Formats: sequence, C-alpha cells, structure tokens
Amino acid sequence: MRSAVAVDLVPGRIGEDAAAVAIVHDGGAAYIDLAGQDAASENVLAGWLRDAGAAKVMHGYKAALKALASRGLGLEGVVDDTSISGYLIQPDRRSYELAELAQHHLNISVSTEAAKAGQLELAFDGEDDAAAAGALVHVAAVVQTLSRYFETELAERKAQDLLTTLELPVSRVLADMELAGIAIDMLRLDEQLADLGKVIDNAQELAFAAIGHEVNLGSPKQLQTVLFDELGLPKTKKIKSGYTTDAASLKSLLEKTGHEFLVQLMAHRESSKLRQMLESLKKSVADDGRIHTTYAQNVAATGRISSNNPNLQNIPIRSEEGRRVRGIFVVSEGYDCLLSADYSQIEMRIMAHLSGDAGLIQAYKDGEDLHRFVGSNIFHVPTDQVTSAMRSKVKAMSYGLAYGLTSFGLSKQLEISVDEARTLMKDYFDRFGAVRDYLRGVVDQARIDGYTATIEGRRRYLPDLTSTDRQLRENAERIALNSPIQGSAADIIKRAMLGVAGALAEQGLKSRMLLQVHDELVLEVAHGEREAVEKLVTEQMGAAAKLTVPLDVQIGIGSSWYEAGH
Ligand code: DCT
Ligand code: MG
Repeated sequence: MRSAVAVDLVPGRIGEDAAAVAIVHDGGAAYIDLAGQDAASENVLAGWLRDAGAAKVMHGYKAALKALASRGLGLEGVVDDTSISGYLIQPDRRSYELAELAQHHLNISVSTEAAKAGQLELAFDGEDDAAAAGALVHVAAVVQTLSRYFETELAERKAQDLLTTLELPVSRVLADMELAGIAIDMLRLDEQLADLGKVIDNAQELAFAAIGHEVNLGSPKQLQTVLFDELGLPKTKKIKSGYTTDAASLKSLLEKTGHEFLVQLMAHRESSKLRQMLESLKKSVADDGRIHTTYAQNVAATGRISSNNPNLQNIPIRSEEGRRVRGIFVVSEGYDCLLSADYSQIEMRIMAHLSGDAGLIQAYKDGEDLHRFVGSNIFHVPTDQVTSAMRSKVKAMSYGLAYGLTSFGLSKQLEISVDEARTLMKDYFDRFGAVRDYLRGVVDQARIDGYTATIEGRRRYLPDLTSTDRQLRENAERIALNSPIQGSAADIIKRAMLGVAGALAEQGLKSRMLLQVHDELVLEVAHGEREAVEKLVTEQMGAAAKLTVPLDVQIGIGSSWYEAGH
C-alpha cells in the first residue's frame, strides 16, 4: 500500500522550504505542521519519510526533496511522482499541474486553493489553518487516486521502468544540483557588462555614421525607413507592418549588399541580446553568490531536461562572445576546478546505431570524424581534403535529413539550387542507404503504432500522423523522424548522470555535479580528486548506453565553465 504525501512549500532562501506535510494512507489522513511539533513526533515523521520501505507517491518529488532538505528531513521510498508519470503517459501536454491532470484523467475538480497548497504558493497564515490543512490533505488524496490510475496507464505503455529506474532517480540528482548551484564571479560579470556596453555604443555610432544620421536601432519601423526607403536595399519578406527586419533577413540582406549599416546593426543586436542575458543572469544570483537553476523533466516532449530561472541552455555556444559568458561561472572556494564533459556527435552516433548503416558504423568504429567521412563520400575527395565548408554542409544535411528537411529546405539552408540539393541528397542516400530506410521506416512504424520510441522505450504519441490536415500530418512526421534520436540522447545523458552520481557516492568523493546542459555535464572537482573524477566521468558517460558504435566523451578542465570548454 502506498501513501500519498503532499508537502506545503513556502518561499525559502533558495527555492522553497517545507512548512507542513499531509499524508493519506488507506483512507486515513494526517496533517503535520512542521513548525509546531515536539521532538518525539518529529523523529517519528523523519523516520517514516526516510524509510525506503514505506512506499510513497507524490506530485513534485524534486521540489519536495529540496523543501524537506531545508528542514533537515530526508525522503526515501518515493515510487511515483504524478507530475512525471503524467508526462511519460502523455509527453506532449502543455501542463502537468495536479489540478489539470486530475481534471483530464479523473474528471475530478481540485480547487485552485488546494492545488496551490500542494504545488507551491499557499502560505499558512494562522487564521486559516484548518482550511489550509484540509486543502493539503485533499491534494494528497487526489495524488493517491491519480497515481493509482497512472499505474495501469504506465504498465500499458511499458513506461514503469523509465519512471522508477530513470526519471525518479534523476529527480534526486537534479535536486542536489539545484541546491548546489554554481558560483558566479560578479566582478567578471560586471566587466563583461561594461565591455558589452562599449561594443554596443560603438556599433551604434558606426551605424549612425554609415547613414549620416541617428536612428533608433531598436525600432523596426525606423529601420524599415532606413533600409528600404533611404538606402533602397532589396525588400525582405512582407509582414503586417511592412517588411521584416528579423535576424535571418538582415543576414541575407548583408550577404547581398555588404552594407556597413547592416554590419553595425547586426553587431548592435547581437551584443544587446548578450547584455540582456547577462543582466538576467545577474538578477538570478542568489544570496550565496550562486545561480541555482531549476530543471524540469516534463517540459520538453522529447525527454530532454530543460532549465529555467535562469535558463542555462540558451547561452550561445557557437560564437566566441557567447562562449565568453560561460567565464562568469566559476569554481568556488574549497574546490579545485570545474570539469566539463560532453558527448561528441551523439545524435549522429544514435543515428548510426538506429539505422544500422554499415558505412556510418564502420566510420565510428574506425574513430573517424563522421562529418569529414561523410563529406569525403559525398564530395568524392579524400578525407584530408574535406574543407570546413564542406564539413559544415554535410553536417547540416545529415541533421537536416533527420529533422525532415526537404530538398527545397536544404537548398535554402546551403544556398544552392534545388537541383543541386536534390543531387546532394541522392548521393547521400546512395552511400548511406540504411539511413533512408530507417527514416522512412520510423514514420511508417509510428503511423501503425501511434507512437515513436527511444532506445530505452520512451514513447511519444503522435495522433496527428493520421490526420487529414496535411500541415498537422507533416508536422507530426517531422516529430516522428527526430524524436527517437533526440529522445535517445536524452535517455543517455540521464543514465550518465545516474552513473556519475552513483560512482561519486560509491568512491566517497567530495566532487559534485552542478549542471546539465544539452549533451554536457559540469562538475565541481574537490582538491586531490581531479584524476579520479575525470576517470569516472569518462567511464560512466561512455557506458550510459550500449550502442553498436562507441560513445565519445570529451573532457575539459578549468577555473571557469569557459576555460573548461573544449
Ligand atoms: N545541429 C543541427 N544542425 C546543424 C548543426 C547542429 O541540428 N547544422 C544540432 C544537432 C547536433 C547538435 O546541434 C550539436 O551540434 P554540433 O556540435 O555542431 O554537431 P556535432 O555532430 O557534434 O559536430 P561537431 O563534431 O562539429 O561538434
Ligand atoms: Mg559537437
């Protein structure tokens, strides 16, 4: 018999603190105000919460772990988190709030007051104690019912193992990472802000000089006047308010005309965006001088972990200016360095594995740079004569095909004629035929099954595959193509996190994992543990999946996230 636990969360120093706990068990219920307890009953509660043999279900396991930890309370034996099982059942829902899940699956209405109590904001203010207690117990009762209903649903979708062996343990690891946070070098942050300020002012001045007068560079209306009336540049795509001045159009306009105003305008925009990002990072530094992001396991339908408040996944990585931002994330006192480990070409490796394409598999087994290898095959030159332009072309094509790119799309992306793109694709598929067969097969199979599945069996249901609306259908087809690859990459990094966390604990190391971003893990390494951590991270990440091709892990070390990059 599983007990349902609801924890009342109130804003705390970092994240939330637990104020009260409601427990529903076999029809009976208890409400415990954590502040008003004597030592003896607190011990009983603490013992029960920590008892791995006492099975518990809840909604929002990670938040509860953190909130209870702030009171020194442990939590073991959690066998379901309905905010995650609900997601595994239907990964494309917009929200997994308790009230919504209860309404959708059980047709039960949960008052917003009660839902809030279980899900964050309801603060107990003395007067309304009884009502608040009732609300929290009600939440636990709903969670109990919902979890029972989900048991069957999970079994039907063969998702029980994903929940208990992957997602729930990952919640634990993420809770620790969120609590740890990552240290920020405020001086460096301010320095970068000041530098960007100069770059922005300079770009603005040069932009004004290029047209001989001042203009508000942030105003699309004024920009249109300058670009299309004054300078008479070729018109971009028509939109409601004239012609678009979005980034892509400006880029293509610059390529066509090379106009100095555009050069400066784009530099101005890029730097302004970075400055905005730095400002928002600065605002999210907590009292302890660290940034504590919040991860979500139920936002990205592919299975990838997302990061919020602040989002650490959208810090640009391709430009040097963007990478520099990582320099503000630093090792903290008492630790030796930061270590960044990431998978190289994980999507292509998964593609090689899933398609079983002999050429791709052999290339990886031989330790070749795959994009170079494909480039050599497509452009009919030896691998050492594949230029970086050729390499990025085939890279764009390889990923493009996995994302449902058409020859028209490819021609636009590579700025070549549709005929050329068609030939390129034909050459590609002539060489790597199993990839084409695989991609076709994925969509056909998904149409029959109603879902796609990752290597670990994470499903994504795609009812629109049989829609009569062509746009919906084609969109579902694109999702079907890429979900097994994206989703498998997500499963792999999650397994790797469990492996790394497990090995750190097993070896009694003080080093800790801080961040998970895309295919990368960032750790803070304690003194004297560098070698051991490097070894275990390489091993654990490499062993996170058994593919027909090896998983390649690259490691960098430094005093900041930037320096640890590679
Ligand atoms: N990506 C994409 N389309 C591209 C390039 C990248 O969809 N044209 C996606 C898929 C892979 C992910 O971004 C990471 O990008 P890269 O690191 O550039 O890809 P890679 O295969 O790891 O190549 P490289 O060896 O150059 O790092
Ligand atoms: Mg890469």
